[in-house]
Amino acid sequence: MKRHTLRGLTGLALVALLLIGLIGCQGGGQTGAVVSEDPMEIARARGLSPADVVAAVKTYQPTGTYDEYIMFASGGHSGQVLVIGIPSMRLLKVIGVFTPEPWQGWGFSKETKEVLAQGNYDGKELTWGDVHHPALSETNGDYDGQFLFVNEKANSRVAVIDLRDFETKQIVKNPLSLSDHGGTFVTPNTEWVIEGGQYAAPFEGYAPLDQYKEKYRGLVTFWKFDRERGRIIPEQSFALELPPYWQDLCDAGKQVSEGWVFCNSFNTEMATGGVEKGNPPFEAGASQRDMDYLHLINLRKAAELVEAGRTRTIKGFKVLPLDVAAAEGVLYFVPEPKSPHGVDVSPDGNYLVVSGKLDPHATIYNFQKIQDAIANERFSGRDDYGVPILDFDAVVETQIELGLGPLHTQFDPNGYAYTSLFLESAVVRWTLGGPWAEKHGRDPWTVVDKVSVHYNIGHLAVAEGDNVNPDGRYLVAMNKWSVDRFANVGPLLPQNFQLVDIGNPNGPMQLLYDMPIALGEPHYAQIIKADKLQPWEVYPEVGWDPTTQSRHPAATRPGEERIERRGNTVEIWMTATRSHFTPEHVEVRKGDRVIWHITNIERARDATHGFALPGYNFNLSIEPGETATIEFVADRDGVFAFYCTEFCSALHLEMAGYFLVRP
Ligand code: CUK
Ligand code: CUA
Repeated sequence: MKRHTLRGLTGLALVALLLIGLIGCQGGGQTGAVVSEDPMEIARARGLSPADVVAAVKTYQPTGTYDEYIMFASGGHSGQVLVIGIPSMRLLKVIGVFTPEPWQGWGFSKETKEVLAQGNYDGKELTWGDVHHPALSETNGDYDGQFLFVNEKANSRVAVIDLRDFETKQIVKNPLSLSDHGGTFVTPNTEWVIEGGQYAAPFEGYAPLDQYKEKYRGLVTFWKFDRERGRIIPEQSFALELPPYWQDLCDAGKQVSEGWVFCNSFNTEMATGGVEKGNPPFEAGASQRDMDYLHLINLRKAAELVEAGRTRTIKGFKVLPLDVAAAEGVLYFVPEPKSPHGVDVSPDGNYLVVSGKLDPHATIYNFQKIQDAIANERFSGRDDYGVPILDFDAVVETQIELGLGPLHTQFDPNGYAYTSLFLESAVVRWTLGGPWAEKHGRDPWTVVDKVSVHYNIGHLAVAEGDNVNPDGRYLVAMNKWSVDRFANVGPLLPQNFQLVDIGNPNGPMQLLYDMPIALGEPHYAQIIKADKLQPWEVYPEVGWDPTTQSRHPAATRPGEERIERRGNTVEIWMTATRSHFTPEHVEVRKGDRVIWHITNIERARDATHGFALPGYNFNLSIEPGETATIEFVADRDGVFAFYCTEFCSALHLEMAGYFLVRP
């Protein structure tokens, strides 16, 4: 594919190009070895176009320098979260969340096993997750860099990650559902973590599909977050019962719409499928009506009603019933073009951008008009469950034709919105209206630029592009298909994150970089200014338990190492430092219960020790200051050499010991 365009050249890049005399160079595609030190020759030999060189100059991060932005991306099926630097697109970390991760020892130590087990379903261990939407904690609607939340669609779970050490601290399993999607999103001060629903089902037990309308229910769950404790408090959380429409993406109101939550739905037809019985398949049955319902939820009022005890308790969890919500002004519907997907609130909180997979338009709702319509009861009717439906024309600001398959929208500080076009494989830049157009002197609600991406884009992420104060600068297109973008690695292809420069409000967008994602299908990502993150370099003191963020009861200092036997239980307090474990011999009898604590007593940055116990399926990552525990029954006799799994020092191979199990 040839790229000869000079579009998107910034002043700096032009200077760079002139310096290396590349203007007019024709991209050729050859990639032979280059021995020259002359930039012009290298570019020529590699067949780089001027635009390629600009892209390279804009993304290259010299050694020892740091990226300006950090992106937290869903790890999709891997159940993890990816941490990526921008603009270099270097992968900095994979945070273990819903899936055991051996390098980090995530799900191997007793402490982290207990966190993972919080997400068990009815006692059943779940070892993967379908991670969808990360949400950074916010203060006054702006990312504050303290916490990250993420949902997992396959089993309706939400995790809390503490950004002091980038580790998962809590997993909550939604007791009422096994399917979510429109989560997580946070309210502007992170009082609530929103977990939307998806495929309706009975809250409890079994009901046949012919009782769908009566027994099946949708829901949105509001998890109460305690910032001091860094934990979700399930007892103070609640679910809002909804009709069995399939609730999709949500977004929290901000600024003028703070206190409200907006969620899309599809399948308001309440189709129940059954193509094998001659029924229309879901894809057809759920797309018959022209309109579905945008759900408008008054969260403040809902919380008051919960506080006043207007809830039912189902499976130990508070539920605000649908009839109460409909009668008390907690829930309204607005028609939205069929099969919508994203709903995104503008930085000022006044515009809700809804995009439909099957409609080339974005529909823009005006929050002030919504409030007026509610106050004046401008209803066009009620749905089968008694929920008032606001008159579409009374609340719509405008509809704007964006292109084929618009999905998700983000914003920049220059009055532009950016929408992903799934069917068209493009990102479209368009102008907001109202005060935005006035401020920037632009035509309102107008498409101004489009850039092709490769291919089938789902979400897009703009730097801080969904909070009250977007940074713009960079956009990442999260593409589902990569087809021909990378070397063929067989039929299963990586996803493709493409970095786009959106920094010039008066020039075109420029594609800069392709990053393959080869461990799952990420959906959403958020990009935070890197200097808002202040993680620890080492744990605050020797003997730290990261899962509680406090001193570990088994913290062991040098000289305190010991092995104690109580009946059939053997407990070990071990230390690790370069380059030895103390003690180095541990001997037990077959059948003994073993509780084995290891404290890394190092204070040097990056002086992590691993701990592998072969045959017993353990690996730990013990970071400087950390104490970790393994617990097991020594049910196999023999001699097991344990060793450090991090190449920590010149004598790393000697960092080992013997675990002897007498028959
Ligand atoms: S969803 Cu995947 S592209 Cu789960 Cu946010 Cu729209
Ligand atoms: Cu410690 Cu290798």
